[in-house]
Amino acid sequence: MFVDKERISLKSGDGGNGATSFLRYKGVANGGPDGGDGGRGGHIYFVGDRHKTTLIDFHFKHKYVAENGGKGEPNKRHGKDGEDLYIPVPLGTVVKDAETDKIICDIYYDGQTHLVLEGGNGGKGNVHFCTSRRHAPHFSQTGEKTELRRVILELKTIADVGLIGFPNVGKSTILSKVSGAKPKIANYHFTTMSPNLGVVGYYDDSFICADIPGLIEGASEGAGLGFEFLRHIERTRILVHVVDISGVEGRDPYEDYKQINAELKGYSKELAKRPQIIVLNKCDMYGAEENIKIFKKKINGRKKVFTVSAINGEGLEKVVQTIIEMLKEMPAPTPIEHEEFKYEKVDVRKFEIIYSEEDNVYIVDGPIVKLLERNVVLNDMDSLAYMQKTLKDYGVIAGLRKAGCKDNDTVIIGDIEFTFMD
Ligand SMILES: Nc1nc2c(ncn2[C@@H]2O[C@H](COP(=O)(O)OP(=O)(O)OP(=O)(O)O)[C@@H](O)[C@H]2O)c(=O)[nH]1
Ligand SMILES: [Mg+2]
Repeated sequence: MFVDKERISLKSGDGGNGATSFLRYKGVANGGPDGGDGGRGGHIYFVGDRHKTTLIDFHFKHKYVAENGGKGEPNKRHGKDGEDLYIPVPLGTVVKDAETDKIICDIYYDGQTHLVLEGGNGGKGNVHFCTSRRHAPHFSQTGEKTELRRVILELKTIADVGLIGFPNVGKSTILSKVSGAKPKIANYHFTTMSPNLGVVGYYDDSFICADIPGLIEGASEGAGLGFEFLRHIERTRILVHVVDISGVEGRDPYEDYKQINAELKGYSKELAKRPQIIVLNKCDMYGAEENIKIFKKKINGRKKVFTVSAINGEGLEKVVQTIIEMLKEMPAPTPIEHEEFKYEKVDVRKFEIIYSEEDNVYIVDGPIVKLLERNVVLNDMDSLAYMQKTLKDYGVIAGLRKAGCKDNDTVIIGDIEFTFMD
């Protein structure tokens, strides 16, 4: 099965919780705080893997989760970092954010590694909350939680050369003769149902050639296999337009040529402008000779035309040689240019204040609520003192005052409710 588009979800690891513990050993009654930090959650990366050719793995597995960070331990021991997750994808995989459709990365090279999601930070152990006035903090920070993200993987095969043409004209036969690829070949339309790739070697040079299902009139409206597979030749540098010059199927070869170009244009103007060479195939058949003359006359030197008989390999070397020469003159292909899209970690200090007239309460909302919840253990006085300080430092107190909050008014932050005292 050939799979070239999938939607999957990713979740990097949550940070581990910080520890609350106190030093204990023989002879020491009240040792100081020694709770270590929680470990970082595992990151998620995509990695280019040249051995993969389809996205089939993602058809069967949709959710990828990196390991959570371990919790901090006594004796200031740091929790274990969650293991990072490396997801191998075929070269040419474009990763998009499912919500915005923006490109996150284009995995183009073998071994290319892209960090898509960062793991959550570990929480701080109680050892960090010790001050000159707070000798024994009975609280620590919980690890940062991460969010589930949805991405779309789309394979846009990377090949130098793409074979195009009507069905049954001999595209797969050509690929099988010039490369080690073994595509299915048969005397009926749509033998090839999904792209085949082959590496074509010529002395010290080589290129990658893609054979895609045949196009027919109306492909732009979805006829035949439609345009489904044209995305696999979008990145090619040269198109080899294969024409059955024997006319054995009763069509006019030159009309075939024009038709395919019209369909190509209907799909993408850019692809229609790609350098194209014409390969007239099945020259061994009766009637080919006459048709070659007519075809060449109509093309009138506007394009390079080669005559071959793919079935017995005749004429193909000249085609390969020409492609090698042409490729050398062309700029090296590059990944898709795109604005870099990154999943932002939320600014944990952001907040807004909402006044509820009905209940006469001030509600503090936004990411800061999560941050405070992570830091505060409600039954602990020290922790509340720490929260007050944080509220002041992050400008929440000033914000409340500005919003009209006065002494004895009620303030709600997440699950915490308290009376405002300046
Ligand atoms: N006589 C002759 N037959 C050929 C030649 N090249 C290919 N064929 C035959 O044409 C038929 C179609 O060949 P394929 O290579 O499967 O054609 P295709 O263009 O890949 O076809 P689709 O995958 O259906 O689009 C097969 O029966 C081949 O043996 C040739 O040079 N001469
Ligand atoms: Mg084929």
